[in-house]
Order: sequence, then structure tokens, then C-alpha cells
Amino acid sequence: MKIDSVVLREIRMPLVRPFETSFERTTERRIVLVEVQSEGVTGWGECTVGEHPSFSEECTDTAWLILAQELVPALLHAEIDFAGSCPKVFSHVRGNRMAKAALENAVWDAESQQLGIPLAELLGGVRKKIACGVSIGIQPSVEQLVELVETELAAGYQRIKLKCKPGCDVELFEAVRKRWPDILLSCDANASYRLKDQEHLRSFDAFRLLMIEQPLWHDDFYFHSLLQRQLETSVCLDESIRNRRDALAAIEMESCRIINIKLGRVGGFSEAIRVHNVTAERGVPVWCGGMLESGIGRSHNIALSSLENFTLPGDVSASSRYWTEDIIEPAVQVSSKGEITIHQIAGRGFEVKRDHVELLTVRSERFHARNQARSQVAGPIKARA
Ligand code: OSB
Ligand code: MG
Repeated sequence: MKIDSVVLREIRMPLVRPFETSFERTTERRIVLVEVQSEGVTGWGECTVGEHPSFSEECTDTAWLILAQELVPALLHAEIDFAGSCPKVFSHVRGNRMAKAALENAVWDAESQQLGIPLAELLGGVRKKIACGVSIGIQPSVEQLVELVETELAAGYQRIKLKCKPGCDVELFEAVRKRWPDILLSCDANASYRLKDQEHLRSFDAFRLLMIEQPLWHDDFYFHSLLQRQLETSVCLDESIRNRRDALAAIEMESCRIINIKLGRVGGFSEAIRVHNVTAERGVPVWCGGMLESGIGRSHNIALSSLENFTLPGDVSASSRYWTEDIIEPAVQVSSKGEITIHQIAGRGFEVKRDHVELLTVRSERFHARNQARSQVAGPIKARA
């Protein structure tokens, strides 16, 4: 594959409603998009970092820096046969997996177009439809939460995940379980409990949750294994799993019984497939996590979810839950059965609305292959219309 040029851009997109986790509240996303021009096609990638280094060590500004200074020049300098070669090209950079994923995923996107096959097929996907759930942020009141759950269930979503934290947990589960005794219900603590909360976490068993996501430290396996032994409820790891080796360690230590795969968190499609394969071999079910992505990242999550071992509903939901207007068309839609159909067309299956992307862009930079010249496409902060 000849990579002709790469464009980095930052767009800003206000969320339809704020999203609150145990660690922060987000009202507007600052998203880095990557465009890879290669032999007549444009592959797109999205960087799933947050605005602050709170979910992981990366954030919007560090990802931009690492892409511009390290990853893009390395890719333009390298000779690659296919997208799966990217991890090797980026191997001189430690960590910074979300920055790497943004660029690598754009190359996969381009490759699928060049081959004229759906991205899902290039990844080895087998599903024609994927099962969808929703992740509901911490709400100002239990009443408001119950109302939101009602809306999402009416829309057809197959699984409800509630964000929780110490002091904001059992009363939510009680209220939701009272109304809906049998729905698939789970919770996500985003690393907000400690081992001393073991007894309290044990009380979650009464609510027959599908899983407790990342109850303890963001980088831990060992203490999760101690906790998992004490719980009937399955632990699911999100933050802790950075690669295939982590997944294997967590499985062997019995730190969890379910794994959440996020493209950005593991560094891109290549590593996500490796994590998928090792969990499949070991009989550990996985689902696709979300990071409040725009349509580009969302389309990649959909393609990834078509792999065989994605047997649980993911946090891959409709565009309208996040944006008044998404940057792809058609917007991502979820059927009344809570499913997304994989489009059987070449590439990511959704067109990028370039005019809309331009309108949302606050900075961009183009990098060319030959002399690796950098050029500013727009000013650092361009006023939005
Ligand atoms: O832990 O899954 C998480 C959003 C930001 C950071 C971390 C997480 C989340 C979500 C959102 O749960 C899922 C979505 O994109 O709807
Ligand atoms: Mg999570």
C-alpha cells in the first residue's frame, strides 16, 4: 500500500446530553480524526482519547502530538503491504495506544476500500447483525435514571449498563430491578472501588447483574482476581486490558469472566483481533466498548463487533444518542430489536460528511509522503459557523 498523505484534524462536537462517569463529566468532545490518502482512496480513523488523561494516560492534545511527531512520519516513511503491518511501524513508540489506533484503523479502512470488500469482512467478521446495549451515565436523580432506562428499553436496546461509583450504586440497581426484574443489567464503576469495599460489592450479587465492569484499580489484575473469587457476579475488565497478553494474564489469574474490547484502548484493529482470538480460544465472551465516538469510530466498532466471539451486546448505540448531527451518512441506526445491520458494501459502510467535518474543524495539518512536509490546512483555532 502506498500512503500518499495523511491529514490530522481536531473537531469539536457537543453531546446531546452530558455524560457522567465516576471520574468525569463530558459535555463537548474534542475528537482527533485521521485521514489517510492511499492509491485513490481515503481511509478515516478516529482517536478515542478523552479531553483529559483520566480514563487512560492519553488525551486529545497528547494524541495529536504523538501522531504529528512520531506516528504519521513513521508511516509515511515505511513501506507496508497491508494495514496489519502498522503495529511494527509504530513499535518505537511505547504506549500511546489510542493515537496508534486512530492511524492504524484509518489504514484498515483504506485497505478495505482498495480490496472492494466490507471492513467487517477484512477483519474476519462473520455476523450480519450486531446486538446493541447502552451505557447510561450518572444522573442527577434516581427518577431521571429510571426514565432514561425506560426510553432506551422502548427503543429496543438489549442491555442496560449503569455507571456507578461509591455512594451511587445499590439504590440505582434497586430502582431499576424493581421495575424490570428480568432485563440484562450491568454496571461500570470505572475503577472507583477498593478492596476494602469487597463486602459492599458482594451486595451487588442480589441484583443478578450480567457483570460489574472494572470495579477496582485501572491497571490491576491481581486484586480483581481476589475480588472475583468473592463474587457471584462476573467481573468484566475494561481499563486493565491493553493487549492480548493482558487478556491472557487476566484469564489465567481468573481476574474476570468477561472482557470489554475497545479499539483505542488496545491500540487498533490488529491487537483487537488478537485479544478477540485469545478470548475465543479460552471461552471468555467479549463485547465492544464505546468511548463516545463520532460516526467514524462508531462505524469501526460496528465492523469489529461482527467477529464471532462478540457474543454479548456492546456499547455500540445509535448516532442520535450522542449527536444532533453525526459526521457520517446514513447515521447509525438501531432497530426495534436492538440490532445494527452490517452494511454489505466496500469499506466502513458509511460515507463521511466532509462538509460537516470541515464545519466542525478547529485545527488541521497535512503531511505528505515525499518530503514529509507539514502544512497547516486551517488556523489553530478556526471560528465555527
Ligand atoms: O468505561 O466504557 C467506559 C465513555 C467514556 C469513557 C469510558 C467509558 C465510556 C462509556 C461510554 O461507557 C459508552 C458509549 O460510547 O456509549
Ligand atoms: Mg468501562
